[in-house]
Amino acid sequence: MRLRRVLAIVGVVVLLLCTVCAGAGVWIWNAQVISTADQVDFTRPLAVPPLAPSRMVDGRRVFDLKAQAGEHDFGRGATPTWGFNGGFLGPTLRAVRGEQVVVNVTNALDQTTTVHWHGMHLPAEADGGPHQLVQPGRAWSPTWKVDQPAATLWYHPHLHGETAGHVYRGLAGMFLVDDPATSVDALPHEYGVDDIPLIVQDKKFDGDGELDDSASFLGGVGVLGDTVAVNGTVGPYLDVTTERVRLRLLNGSNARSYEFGFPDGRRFALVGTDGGLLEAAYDLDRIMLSPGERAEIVVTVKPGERTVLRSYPQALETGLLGDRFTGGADTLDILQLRAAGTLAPRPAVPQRLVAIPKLNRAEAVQQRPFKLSGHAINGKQMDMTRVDAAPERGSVEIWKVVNNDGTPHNFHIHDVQFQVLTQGGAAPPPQLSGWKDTVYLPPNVTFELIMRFSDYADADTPYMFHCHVLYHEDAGMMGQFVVVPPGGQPGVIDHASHLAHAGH
Ligand SMILES: [Cu+2]
Repeated sequence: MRLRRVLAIVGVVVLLLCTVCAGAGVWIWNAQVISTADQVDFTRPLAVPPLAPSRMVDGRRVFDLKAQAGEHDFGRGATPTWGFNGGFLGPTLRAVRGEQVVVNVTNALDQTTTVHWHGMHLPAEADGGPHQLVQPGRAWSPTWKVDQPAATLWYHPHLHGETAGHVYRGLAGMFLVDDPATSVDALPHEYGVDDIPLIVQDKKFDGDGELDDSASFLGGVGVLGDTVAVNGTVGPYLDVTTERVRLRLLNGSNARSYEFGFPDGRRFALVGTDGGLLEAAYDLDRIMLSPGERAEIVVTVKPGERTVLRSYPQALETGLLGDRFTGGADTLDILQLRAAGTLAPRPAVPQRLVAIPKLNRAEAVQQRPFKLSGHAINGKQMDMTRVDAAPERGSVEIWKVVNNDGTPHNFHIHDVQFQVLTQGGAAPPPQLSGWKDTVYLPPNVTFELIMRFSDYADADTPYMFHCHVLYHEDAGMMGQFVVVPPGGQPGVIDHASHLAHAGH
């Protein structure tokens, strides 16, 4: 009798525990989905980052950027943030192909940082990676000749192990490259009028209203926010005064991928990706961007209408659970477009845009495999003194990149813009048909990337390749390559020698 009673009690307890566990499971499952669809009050005009002033000195275009602490209004009072030349984010740098630029970066923060020019083809010593440290109170003045097609690039810190925090607090800005030969006049191109930069970032806040960069539950990708800021504006609207508007979308988020589209299903023209305009405009209703990626889209509006740029649930392809815990099931309202009653005419988007010389498989002299898993690449975590690859200047290589994890990763290569030869053995889709420097890697799909290391041999100063999910990058999912002269060997990477010494 006693045994039976004990068994009955144990049974009830087990049943209760199961119920509680199942309840908790359902709660956790549901709690992982964020939707702000139709719940954002678009009451603030979209801030457009100012164009950075510049001056010509000895034939070089000179910019000044100061990293500094400040505060920013995310609609909840003053939040402590960081910015360049201001409290949050930075101005848009703009230069023409062929110009020699100088950027005087000064660090007014109380900690060391770096500034990397994401997407820029430039000497390794100007790249602003983890070797080009700018200590507090110091300055760093990289110079290089802008020599690549017109494109939407950006800049942000790249301090090893600290990139996520620095970017999240607000250190980022755009760098637009102009080049008449690879631009299309018929596309909207009046900055801030019909050509709008959109730095899209998700943020979350703690109980005191301060930025909270704690990692999301179970996701393993770092911070995922429930509040979207565009150029720092939360709940932004854009007054559209022209029939067509060009949106330069930058996913400046730490971990979140976006699937941009419109609730009315309207189609838009995808005209450019990371490294410049495409050969042809593509008519799409959705465009997915993982952290660091850019897309230029042209949206057509009707007089007086309003519509919302929204991010939709997306297939990150890490499985039902994986996608759900890494933001893939979320819906986020991004930006309201308010069309004026009368719209200035703009030409239709031309079908043909620019010529892109195709890199040919037969040109490649080297193939290199890169397997991403467990915060490592090819089983190795970032080592500031190790060189993982040493392509020769002028050579074409194919990098075979695969995500062998069940977690979202992407892949970014410094210095070069690459072309996607194949994705899972097939030709790439339109959005991967142009110049790219960052590509999303769904698990277990091999991407063949082809690139030419056309200039700037420097055996002693490395460029980076890495996952641009910043939490992964900081955790060591990064490697280094040096470009060597033909027949050359990699040098010795002496990290300490690369400290910025120019004092103030
Ligand atoms: Cu990753």
